[in-house]
Amino acid sequence: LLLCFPKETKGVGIAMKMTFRWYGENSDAVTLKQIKQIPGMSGVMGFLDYKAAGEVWTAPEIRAYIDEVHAAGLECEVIESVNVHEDIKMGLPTRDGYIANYIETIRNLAEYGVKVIVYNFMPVFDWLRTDLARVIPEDGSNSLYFDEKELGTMTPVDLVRNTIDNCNGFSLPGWEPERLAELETTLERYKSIAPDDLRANWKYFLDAIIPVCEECGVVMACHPDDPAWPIFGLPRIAHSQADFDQIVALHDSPSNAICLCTGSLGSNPDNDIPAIIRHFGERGRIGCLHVRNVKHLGYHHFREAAHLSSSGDLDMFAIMKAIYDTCPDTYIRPDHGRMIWNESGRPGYGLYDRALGATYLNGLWEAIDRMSTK
Ligand code: DNO
Repeated sequence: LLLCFPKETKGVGIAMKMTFRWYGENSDAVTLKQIKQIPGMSGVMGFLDYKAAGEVWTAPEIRAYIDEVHAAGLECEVIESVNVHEDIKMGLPTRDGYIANYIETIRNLAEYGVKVIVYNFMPVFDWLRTDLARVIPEDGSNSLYFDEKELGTMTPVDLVRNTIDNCNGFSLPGWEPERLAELETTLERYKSIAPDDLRANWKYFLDAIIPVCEECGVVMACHPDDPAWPIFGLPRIAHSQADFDQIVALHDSPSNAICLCTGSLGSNPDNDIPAIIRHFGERGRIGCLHVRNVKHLGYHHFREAAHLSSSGDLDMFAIMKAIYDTCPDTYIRPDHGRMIWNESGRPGYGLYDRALGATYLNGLWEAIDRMSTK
């Protein structure tokens, strides 16, 4: 989005693209028309939520989705959650077939103008919460919530059941039933996979796919562990600046980048988010960002908050300023929102609070740009 200002005002009009996650017309209660009506939206971060990890996203499927987005006057340059098959993460002999499928998906997406692919390398689970709709006492809204103490009494299978039962009938990324069907076997297998093994498997994957990305102009953007610490004894190796230094070094290329999720990394108060953005932004390793706020409630205990700085513990101005200073030409989306105004939808992905978030972030951006002397 190119911000244009009247000549007499300052403002450099630095490009940043504000986007919105959209799950497709059969799966999202939010419509493209509604997204288009949010001020300053340039496009969506797209997702074919019916694809199982490991499957090829075919050209006709991608074309159908992207044509629809374009017809609504929006772009689709970022695709999210092209999930990595567990066999790749575990380094099983079958991984080569799944990597070949992944490469075909990359090529198919690039063909339709996709520039950034968001993925993660978290064993078994994508994001984890102990409550998907915790009421925020101050205002009666609700949001996603995590308390490690509650987890202590739950087995992974309980947690999966709890999550799937409480998602208001919507699919949730990372919680696809087919992936979780073999949960117990997979958890057992991970017992013999140490963090260094997982890192080696990650390198094997990147060594295979990054040359293809370079060839077709695609950036792979890795999403951090959420929450930002190990859970259920699983190896998790993407939740700090030091972790990501290692990840970007696994295959040194501008196509090997990060989806910097402020809320995931920010679940751990030890992570200084503006500093992490500056560190990787200066090195050209930020592919896109998910920008949201969190409220810390104690040790390994937090809830998601409205985007405004004063609603949580992250300094959203410092975050937007770090983006502006080091990687302004990027894609951003407001991330999980609370459920407000009686909306019922996919946890974290309703319309209203994310629209408020986008507008607030655009406001910060305009102010930063107007005050910039660049
Ligand atoms: C959660 C999302 C994640 C993200 C994936 C990317 O709401 O941010 O599901 O899309 O980790 O693979």
